[in-house]
This record gives sequence, C-alpha cells and structure tokens, in this order.
Amino acid sequence: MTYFPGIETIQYEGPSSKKPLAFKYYNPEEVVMGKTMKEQCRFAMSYWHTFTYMGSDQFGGASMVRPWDGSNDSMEKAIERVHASFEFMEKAQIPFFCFHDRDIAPAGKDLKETNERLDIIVAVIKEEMKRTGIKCLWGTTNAFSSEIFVHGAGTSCNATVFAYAAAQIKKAMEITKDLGGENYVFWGGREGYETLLNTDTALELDNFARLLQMAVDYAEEIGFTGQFLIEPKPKEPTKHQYDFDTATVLAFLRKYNLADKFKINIEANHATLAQHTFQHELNQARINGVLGSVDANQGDPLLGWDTDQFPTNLYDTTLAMYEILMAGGLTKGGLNFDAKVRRASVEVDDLFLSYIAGMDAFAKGLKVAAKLIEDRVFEDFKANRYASYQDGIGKDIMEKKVGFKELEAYALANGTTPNVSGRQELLESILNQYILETK
Ligand code: XUL
Ligand code: CO
Repeated sequence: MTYFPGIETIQYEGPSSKKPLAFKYYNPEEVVMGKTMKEQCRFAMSYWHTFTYMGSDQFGGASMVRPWDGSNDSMEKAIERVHASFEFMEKAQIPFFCFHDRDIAPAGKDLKETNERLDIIVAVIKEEMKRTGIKCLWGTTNAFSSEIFVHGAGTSCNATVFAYAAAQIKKAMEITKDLGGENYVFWGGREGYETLLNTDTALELDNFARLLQMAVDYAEEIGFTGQFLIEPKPKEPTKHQYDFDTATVLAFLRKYNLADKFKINIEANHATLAQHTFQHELNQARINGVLGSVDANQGDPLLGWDTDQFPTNLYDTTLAMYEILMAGGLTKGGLNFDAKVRRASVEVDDLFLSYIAGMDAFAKGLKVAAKLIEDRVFEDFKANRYASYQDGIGKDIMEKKVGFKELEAYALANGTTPNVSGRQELLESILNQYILETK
C-alpha cells in the first residue's frame, strides 16, 4: 500500500535543478561547520498540520480530501495516518516527527478508553520507527481543543480540569518516553485570560508552576530524560497568553525555581505576534542559555494572526541559523515545521512541495550563516563597536571598579569622545551579498 504513488524519495539536485520535487539546497550529507546538514538541521514533521489538518480556517471547513482518511472508523483512520505519515517522512527525508496526544489517536468515551487507544497507536508508530529509523523529536499534550479547557488547563478556575490536564500530561509524557522523544513541549494553548474582571492571575500562575513542577517530579520518577520546553506565544487563542515571549517565560521560570529544568521552543510566527523578530526571540534564548528547539514557520506581515506558513524568507532563515549556530547548534532540539499548506493547496504533492520549500530555505540559511560566522562578519564589527570597554574607564565599568561618584569625576574631567557610525546600511548590504553569493 502506498499513499503517495508516483513520488520517489526526494533527492538533492542542486540550485540549478528545475524539478519541483527535488532539493535545491538541502543536501543531507554535505558537511557545514563540522556536521552534516542533516545533523545541523534536525528537520521534523508536525503530525497535526501535516496529517490532521484538512484546510479549514476561521471562515470555512475542510477543503482537502486525503487518501489516508477513507475509513469511517476513527481508529482505522488513525492507523492509516501513521502509515501515510511514515511513508511521507521517508520520501521527504525528514528524520524526526512531533505530535500531540490527540493528533495520533482519537479521544474515546472516557480517559481510560482514550489512553487505551493511545497505546494501540503508539505500538503502530513504534513499528514504523523501527522500520524507518525515523525518531521522535518531541511529544506534547493537546489541552486546549476540548471544551473542558474553556477556562484553561493548568490555569483553569476548575480544579477538576486541572486534575484532568495533569492526567493527560502524565500519559503524554509516558508515551513520549516510550517513543524515545528527545524533548517534551508545553505550549499553553489556553493558559491565559480573556478579561481580568474574572481572573485571579496570581493563583493561575502559581497553579501553572505547580503543574510544571509535577511534570518535573514525574519525569524523575519514570526516568524520562528528555528536555522540557516551553513554547511562548503572546495571544491566540486567549487575548493574553501567560507565556507571552521568551523574556516573560524566563521571569516566570526564575520566580518558581524551574529555570534549570526548562528551555524554550521558539516559534517564528509566535515571535512576530509578540512584535518581535524571529531572530530577537532566538537571540534572547541564546544569550540566556535556554535555546531548546525551534518551530520553523513564518507569519504574514499583513495578517494579525498565526498563519503558520512554511518558511521561505531567506533573511529569516539565515538570521535564525546564525543564532542557532552561535548557540552551539540545536543539540537535542530540531527545526520542526509547525506549518501548514494554504487552504487552496489541496493536492497531496503540495505537502512535499511545501516541506521542500522550507527545508531548502533553512539549508540555504545554514550555509549563509556558517559563512558569516566563519568570516566573523558581525563578530569583528561588534568587537570593534564595543572596544571602549576593553580599557580605560570602560574596563573599570566592566570590572565594577567604579560607581556614580567616580564616573561623575571622570565625566567632569573628560566629557565624552565622539560617537562613530553604527553602519547599519553597510551591514545590511553585506548580508545581502552573503545571501546572494554563498553557494
Ligand atoms: C500553536 C502551536 C502548537 C504548539 C504545540 O500555535 O504552535 O502547535 O507548537 O502545541
Ligand atoms: Co508551535
């Protein structure tokens, strides 16, 4: 049985290839900065957008008919999806996948049946992982779609819903461990509020921290060694999400003594919803030592919501890979395409074409970023820009040898030296040159 007849494994053909179903820049075995592109990029497929999304949007229902969704039995359909998804990943050369519990198996009549269904599907996934060598980058819980989470999950005003969310996370952690998942993600789907008129933010945040501490304790108990990640997002579905951005999440983790247990999963479209650039969020995670993983996608500057488009903007992929390489690489993380084809891209091969577009854009970004770093383009410029802290009064400031009184005496005696140009436009044109010239 094949779900993608006529599509062979996607091969690297190089930048001059005109074949749509071929990689132009992603050459898995090519070495860039000491590792193969496959090792550097650690691409992952998002199970939900790729195998459960049918093209619906805020204004209309499904627009796609998928060959693996033929059965009327929801469990049979779930099993077919597993087979289709592994055939897809094999053919698209995607080495990892990410999933929510509810993506892989339909909910049953109660939690017990739901968990039994998960066990059945996990067994099928494990067989396919063994057959193909494809791995699990991360698992997570969908504690936002069900109507029981109208007030949130860990931040619900309803303690029985808190308990249910905890039970769901417990099971999702167990199956993620069973599948060898390298990380476990918390995206606070409805952990936020619509109005402060009915919300006890102090209690909700304390409870959210309690939930995360329980996850940490349970991981220790069952020997789950994957990295915990929090995925910030400022809004949507709630008006204000508690995990607004990296800086907010860091302040939260530090307040509740969870900072050494969690890293951040940065999503490009979430960064821009927070009025940051993708690079800003990656940079803040990097300088704080918490860059865990990446949800690779892009938003649309003219739309105010999370459009989850496949990433094709080379400036963004270059500057993202720059931050990632400067952080020492992805280590346990990966580039998960938390992205979906457009509603009108209704054909099955659009899935391949969109992943190829994203993988090529990041592969090119990786090569450009590596060259920029090798040539120390920004590093040397920055070293020179901040040189005044290398000696004299600057060095005294850095070494905490002076306070206000000494600095006042210095300013009275010396004034300031003239400022020199920040050369922004020069640097932007050098970046263009590297993007255009890097082969
Ligand atoms: C939602 C989002 C999620 C998380 C996992 O915007 O990005 O799919 O990545 O729950
Ligand atoms: Co995401």
